[in-house]
Amino acid sequence: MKICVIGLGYIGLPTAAMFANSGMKVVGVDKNIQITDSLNKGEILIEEEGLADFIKKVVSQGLLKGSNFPEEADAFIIAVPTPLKENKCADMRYVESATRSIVPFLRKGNMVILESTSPVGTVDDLMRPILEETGLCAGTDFFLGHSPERVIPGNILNELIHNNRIAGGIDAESARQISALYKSFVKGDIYETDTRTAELCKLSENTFRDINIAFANELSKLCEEFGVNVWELIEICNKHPRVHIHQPGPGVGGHCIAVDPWFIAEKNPEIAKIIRLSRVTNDGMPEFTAQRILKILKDIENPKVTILGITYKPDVDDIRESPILSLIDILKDHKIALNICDPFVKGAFDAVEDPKEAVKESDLIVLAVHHKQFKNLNFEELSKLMRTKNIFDTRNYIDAEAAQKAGFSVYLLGK
Ligand code: SAJ
Repeated sequence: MKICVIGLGYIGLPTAAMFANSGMKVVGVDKNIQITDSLNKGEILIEEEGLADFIKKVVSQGLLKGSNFPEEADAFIIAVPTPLKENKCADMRYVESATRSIVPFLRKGNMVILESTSPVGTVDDLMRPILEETGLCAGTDFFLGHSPERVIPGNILNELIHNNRIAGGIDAESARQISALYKSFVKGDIYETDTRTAELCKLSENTFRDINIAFANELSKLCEEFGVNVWELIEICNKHPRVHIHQPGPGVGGHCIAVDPWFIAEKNPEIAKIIRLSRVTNDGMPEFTAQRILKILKDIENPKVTILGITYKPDVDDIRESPILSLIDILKDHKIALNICDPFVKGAFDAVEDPKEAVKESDLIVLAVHHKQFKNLNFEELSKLMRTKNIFDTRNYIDAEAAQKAGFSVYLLGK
């Protein structure tokens, strides 16, 4: 079996390596020459636990190679980005061009699978007509469907193997063939369904999470009014066997949860009311966080703030759609001087690695992302370097008692 994986990002690259590791011949296709050149040397440009060694192994075994163009294969897998446009609609141009790039190589008996998270109808209405320009008929001459990735950045290799998977086909045989292909490395269950259900499943999973986080964020604002600690509230509520409230925070980031709900809402905005409102609630959290910060700083002249963490979530190097970048922009608009510290993001935003370096002469530390390096901050040491000893924890992560002991005034989001 030969497979062509188009798009070598956080999903395409590890997926290509999984197929290669199960003994298939895999061509990884990307327009970016740097990515394919590195791949052919057995190297990668992204950071993901265990991925570098895994790629090195399959490339050196001759099972995976990089190329800038597709070629004939038994199966084509599309794993390109589907970003959000300014108007909050999905930008499908990469899926469209990836589909077109397959056309010259599509043969009878082939399989085409979309992995990219996409609005409902993408396979039927966008991909199918393009692929049928070959004169081949989907379902009769080739198999077609959607098998969305569901892995969490930071644990991708493990989740690719062990998560349950969806195999959506334009007909039952396509679903069966897709399922059989992924069984080569997936140990979780694979559920066969139609393409539209598969598309909406993926969007609904991330939307469920977004709505639940919006609820937690709304509770955190209410708790500040009620004089209740939201973190304690949620912890106790979640002792109920059927309640699982998510965690509040300074916003929702990443290219999935902050994006996918819009793919549902774009088609039927008048119906998708809760979905839209949740997005707006979560997108408003950087502003809410900034207002708390400004309140803490109100009596300090020319205040200087140290932000700990700028990635979209802890222990990853990914800053895409990070709410902390919005928070930084808002604070800059208010002319607040900022020092940024993030051990995972070197170089960007003049970020330094060491909190001790970052907090010098600061009036406030904002714990924005709960990276593991920030778990045991040495407050005694930090307090000596600061001008005013304030700390604002947006994640309920720091040892508040230790900070208070070292002379800090401690503030908590949602309290
Ligand atoms: N967040 C909260 N509170 C929470 C949980 C998360 O504020 O209780 C925030 C995080 O800080 C982060 C954002 O949400 O900014 C998203 O992080 P995440 O860890 O929830 O999810 P992602 O975006 O890294 O990955 C999600 C996963 N989807 C689900 O868990 C339903 C993953 O399985 C998907 O494969 C991935 O989206 C994707 O590619 O769609």
